[in-house]
Amino acid sequence: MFTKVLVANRGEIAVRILRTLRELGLRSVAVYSDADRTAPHVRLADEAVNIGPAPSAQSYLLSERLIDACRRTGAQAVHPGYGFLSEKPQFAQACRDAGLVFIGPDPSAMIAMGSKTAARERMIAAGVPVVPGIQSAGSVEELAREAERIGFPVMLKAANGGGGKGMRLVEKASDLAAAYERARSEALSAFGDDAVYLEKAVIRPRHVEIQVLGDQHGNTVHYFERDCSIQRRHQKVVEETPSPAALATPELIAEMGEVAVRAAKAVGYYSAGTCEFLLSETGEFYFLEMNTRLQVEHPVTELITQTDLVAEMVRIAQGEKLGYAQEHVRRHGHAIQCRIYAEDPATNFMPSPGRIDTLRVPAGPGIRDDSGAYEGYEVSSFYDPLISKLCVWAQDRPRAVAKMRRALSEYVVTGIKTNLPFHLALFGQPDFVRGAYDTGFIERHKEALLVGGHVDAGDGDAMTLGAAIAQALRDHESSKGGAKPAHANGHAASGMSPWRMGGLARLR
Ligand code: MV4
Repeated sequence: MFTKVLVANRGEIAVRILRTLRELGLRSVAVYSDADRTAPHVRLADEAVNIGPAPSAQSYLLSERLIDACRRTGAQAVHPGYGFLSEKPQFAQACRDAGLVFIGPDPSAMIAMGSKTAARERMIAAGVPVVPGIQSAGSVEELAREAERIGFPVMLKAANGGGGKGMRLVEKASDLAAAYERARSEALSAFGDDAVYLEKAVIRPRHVEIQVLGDQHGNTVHYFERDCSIQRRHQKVVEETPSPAALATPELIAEMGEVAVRAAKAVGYYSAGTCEFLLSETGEFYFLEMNTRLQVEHPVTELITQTDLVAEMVRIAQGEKLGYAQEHVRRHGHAIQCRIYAEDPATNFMPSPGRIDTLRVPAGPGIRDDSGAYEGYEVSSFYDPLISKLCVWAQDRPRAVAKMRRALSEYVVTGIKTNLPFHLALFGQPDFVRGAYDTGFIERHKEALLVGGHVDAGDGDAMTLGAAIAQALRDHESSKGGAKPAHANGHAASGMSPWRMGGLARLR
């Protein structure tokens, strides 16, 4: 049994993990770089250890520093969060070698799922459906024969890549050879490995993933799905559960869940993990990869299942049994998460670091905001610009969408730019509101989603965002008898905010 846990991470996820440790009565240790001396996770932990300079390569990514911090503080276990060292089997093994409990899966499971092509073969052997394709080709001629057999369009992917880099859609046979060469050189420069494999292209897929949870005694369950199709350049922006896809019936999700459990069992998986699937327009689903960590979007699953997944990870790491079966995992209602990034939609989503001058966070029934920031906090340019995850829960999707609009309209951030206006525009897009979207949605609607694009102000009338702000201000002034306008400071969301700001604000 461990009683003190080191959180090997920063930002909102370190805060989120520390909160559960406190509830469990466990003592906690935070680690921080020179840039994070005043970060919220440092204040929330029982103790904190400086692990080096701001660049993560000199701090959060240094396995020895983290293990040394455990030695110095007497922490007996490590929660890695997401990113950084969370999916490095060498780190999990190094913890174990130092006599520490790694709060995550076994290193062998991380290795098994680490290579996409190796995982693909293992999944085929376990009877898990993968996209039809071939692992490797000896020559361009062989590749061309296979592509003809599978049928165009096909997809070329880097065997040891990720995040869509080195990925190429090939529409017809005459494009294949050139695309293959380009994919190989792109894979080589991005991943130091030119291995490329071929799959049938799934057209307009949805990204639907299944949360799994297993103990160290061979018990594994799934916690339903999350639809993460709303992505921009392979970065998730909005996640929700249940999936609003008409095809994602409870029966289909039960089937997908069974497959995810089979995938996890095939590699001896325990702790929390996620199986990613592509869901086709015709209802077929294919395993893509397994993420061997707690995910950024785990809160929506927590909201519909009323489960603390971090607490479950801790319990499992202690060697406890799950203690329940699949039929005991029930869900209720609908949850949506918006990732609030310190980035500027007007400059192609460039990061927007700096000091947060004003912060008004939405609250009230059904709202959860997992944040790593506070008013006066300096968003560092050294790390991921995610500042908070705004989640809502409601009985059904229409009410969850309405609640998210309400929450976004309350959110005020000044001093830095955020993607709040983008979210407001998204929640005004009729196809999004209907749940009719796939992984290409943002790209297809990018004009409308920029500031000044069309937004549904909530009464069903589409108008430009600027007009919506102006309308909100007029409504506000008439109701208050000529009160001062709300603060906007270049943020559409702020402009629509009902929160009053000190002083007379500008509308730019
Ligand atoms: C695909 C695909 C269509 N067909 N594979 C993108 C990154 C990655 N991990 C897998 N990706 C895709 N693989 C086949 N055979 C379409 C995508 C894809 C995608 C997948 C999930 C979420 C967003 C995406 C955006 C564009 C393309």
